[in-house]
Amino acid sequence: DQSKRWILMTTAQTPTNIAVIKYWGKRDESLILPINDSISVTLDPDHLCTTTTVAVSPSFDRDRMWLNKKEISLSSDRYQRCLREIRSRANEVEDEKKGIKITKKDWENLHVHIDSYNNFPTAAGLASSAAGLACFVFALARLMNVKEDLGKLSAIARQGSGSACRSLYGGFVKWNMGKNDDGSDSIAVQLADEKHWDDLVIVIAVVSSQQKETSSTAGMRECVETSKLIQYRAKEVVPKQVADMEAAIKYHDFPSFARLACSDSNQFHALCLDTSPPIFYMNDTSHRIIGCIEKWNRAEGSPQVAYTFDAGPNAVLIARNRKVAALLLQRLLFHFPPHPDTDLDSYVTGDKSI
Ligand code: 2P0
Repeated sequence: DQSKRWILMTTAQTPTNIAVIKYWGKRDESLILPINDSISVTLDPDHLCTTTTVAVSPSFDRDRMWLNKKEISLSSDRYQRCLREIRSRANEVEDEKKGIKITKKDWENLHVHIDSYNNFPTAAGLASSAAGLACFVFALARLMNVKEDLGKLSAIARQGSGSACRSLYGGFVKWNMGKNDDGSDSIAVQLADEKHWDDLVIVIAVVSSQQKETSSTAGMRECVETSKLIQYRAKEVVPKQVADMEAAIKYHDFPSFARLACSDSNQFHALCLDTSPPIFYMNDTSHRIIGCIEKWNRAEGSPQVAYTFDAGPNAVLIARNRKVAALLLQRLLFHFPPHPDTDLDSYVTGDKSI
């Protein structure tokens, strides 16, 4: 059947983001509404990103998805919710050269194939779901000619994975927790673009690329249910931390930025310890990295490097400039010499951030 022989596709690339004021805890599990605002920095698109190609064709008999070349199920609520939200906003698409016209109504019966690839370890605490779900939503929105602005798309990506809403923008991004029960105001906004503070250099020290034992989703649920400290942090501590972090970013105030980022990371891991049973995302190597950075910062009299750890043992280190980043790499290689079998070429992933 000739009429079934066309295929239309689009590719998008989305970097991951690293929270410097952490999201931890939901007030609504199904809509993914958080109990506090969070702030993140989006990484360079050259590194740690998801690339997703989405395709539509009348010959596809169902929606299918591949992640890192392996087929995965799209049946989870999260994927289904994002797909439904994007499909319901699809518009007419016309490609005159190929002689293809898809009307608004056609989208209801057409199926998509989604091929997604992370150029970094999946589910190892490197925010793979953030880049993945943001890219999923963005690529589908482009394919289906969805006309919503990035704020609206961020509210859709949020329903795939909370932290994904922050990956739709570059630079520094705030996820407003919002007040509404329907999540319409729980969206991400850009605080400053990627050029605003571009002398910062982010170094990610991969302590382990194993998948973590407790997923973020389960970890934060157990934390909300059992921690006596989590509501205090969300209500009494984070609002000031968020305001102070916004000011530090606005004025390029690295000492304040570093102090806030480190203390917020430690606070988040303290909540994990306050969970029953306790959750340990960091390991001995993570703790030794914290010790090195704290000692260095104290010796300098003012912070040179900020550290932050997500739901895993890997260290995200933010150096105030390239010169400090070079010193940081020297120190890391001295204190944590690579295993003799390590391919040293893999240490250099480009001349920019990582
Ligand atoms: C963050 N994390 O702000 C925090 C800090 C991990 C530690 O967002 O259940 O994968 O999909 O909303 O977004 C990881 O949690 O959890 C996360 P869901 P998500 O980046």
